[in-house]
Amino acid sequence: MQVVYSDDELLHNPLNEMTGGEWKPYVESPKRLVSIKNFIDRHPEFEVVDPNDYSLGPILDVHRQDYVCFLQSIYEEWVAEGKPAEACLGETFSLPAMTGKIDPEVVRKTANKSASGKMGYYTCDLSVCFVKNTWRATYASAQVAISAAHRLTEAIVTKDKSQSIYALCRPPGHHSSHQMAAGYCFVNNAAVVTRFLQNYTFEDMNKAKKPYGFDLEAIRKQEFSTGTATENKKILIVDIDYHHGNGTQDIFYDDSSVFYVSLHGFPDYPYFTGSAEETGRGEGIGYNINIPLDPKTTTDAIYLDNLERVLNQQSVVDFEADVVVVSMGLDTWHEDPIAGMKGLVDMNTYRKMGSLIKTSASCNGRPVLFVQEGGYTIEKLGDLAGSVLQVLLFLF
Ligand code: OKP
Ligand code: ZN
Repeated sequence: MQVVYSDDELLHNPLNEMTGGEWKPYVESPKRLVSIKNFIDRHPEFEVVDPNDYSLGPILDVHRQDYVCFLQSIYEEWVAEGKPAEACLGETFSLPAMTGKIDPEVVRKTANKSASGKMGYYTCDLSVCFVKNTWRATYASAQVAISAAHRLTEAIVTKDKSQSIYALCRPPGHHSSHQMAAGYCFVNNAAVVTRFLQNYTFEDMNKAKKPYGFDLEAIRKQEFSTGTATENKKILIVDIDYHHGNGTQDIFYDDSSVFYVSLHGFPDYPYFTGSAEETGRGEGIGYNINIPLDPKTTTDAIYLDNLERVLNQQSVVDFEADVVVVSMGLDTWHEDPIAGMKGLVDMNTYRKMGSLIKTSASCNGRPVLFVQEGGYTIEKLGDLAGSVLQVLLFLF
C-alpha cells in the first residue's frame, strides 16, 4: 500500500493549548506522525511516496479565500502586533456578533482590522495555536491528501489491483469548515480530497501535478488550476475518529453527492454537534448519519456492531459510492489521553474495522482513501493504523 507523507508536516509544533480551563502541552504533536512513519518504515508492505503540489486550487474549492489568506498570514501579523510568539490564539469569538442583527460582511470587515479580531472570527476554540510554520505544515498536509487522491484515481483508471491508499496527514482536518479552524484542524483534508475527486478528471490531475516544494511567496501568487469534471462522483465519507467531524458534516450538509457517516464519543468535543438528529438539510437530507456513542460504556463489540450496521444500512448501500474516504482517527483507543472509549481495548477491533470497510455492502469493491485524523497515544499509533489497514494491504 502506498503512503503519502511529507516532512513539512512536522513543522507545526505549538507549545501549548488551553484545554478544560488549563494551559497544557500541545497534544497534537509532530511526534504522532513520526511514530506512525517509523512503523510504516519497518513494514515493507508499505511504500512511502512524496506528495506533488496541486496549488491552492483544490483547497479553495472547499475553503473561503479570505480564510486561506488568514491561515497564510495570521502568525506574522500576530507577532507584528507585539503579541507572544508562542501563543497565537483567539481572545474573543465572533459568535455573539453573529445574531443576524449586524450585516455579516460588516462583522467580517471589523474582525479583519486586527490580528485578535481575525483569530476570533476564523477560529472557535483554543486548540488551534499558530506558529511560524503552521501554514507550511497545513499546506503540506493538504497536498499529501490530494496526492493520495490523484494516485488512487490512477489506480482506478489503470485498474490496478491495490485500490486503497493512505494519506499520512497532519495537522488533521475534520473539525475545520469553510472559514473556521478548530480542534487542531486548519484545512479539511477529507473535504478537499472529496471535492478534488468530484471536480477533477484524471487528465486535470495530471496537468496540475508538479513537484512539491513549499515557497510562501510563490503560493501567494499562485495561478491555480480548477477541475473540469462533469459527472458528479459520489463520495462516502466514513469518519471513525473519536470526535465528531463537525467541519466535514457542515461542508457537505446540503449535498446529496457526499454521504457523511460518523461514529463518535458523545457528548464530548466539539460539544455542540454530533447528535443523531443531524441528518442533513435540503437536498442533503438523509445523507448525514451521526452515531453518538457513550465513551464510558462502549465496548469493542458495541463499536463494531454499530459500524457494521451503518455500513450495511440500506440508504448507505443504495448510495452506491464511487469512492470511500475514511477519516481515520485512532483516538477511540481506551488509553487515549484526551479521548478514548473505555471499552475499546482489543487491537483486533481495529483490524475488524478495516475488514468492515473492505467487505460491508456499502464499501465492498470500492476504492478507499484513508486520511489520517486524530489519535494521541503516541507509541500505539503505528500499531493502530497498521491494524486498520492490515486487511487492505493485499486486496482487490
Ligand atoms: C481533534 B481530532 C479535551 C480537549 C479537546 C480538542 C480536541 C480536538 C480533537 N479535553 N480539545 O478529532 O482528534
Ligand atoms: Zn479526534
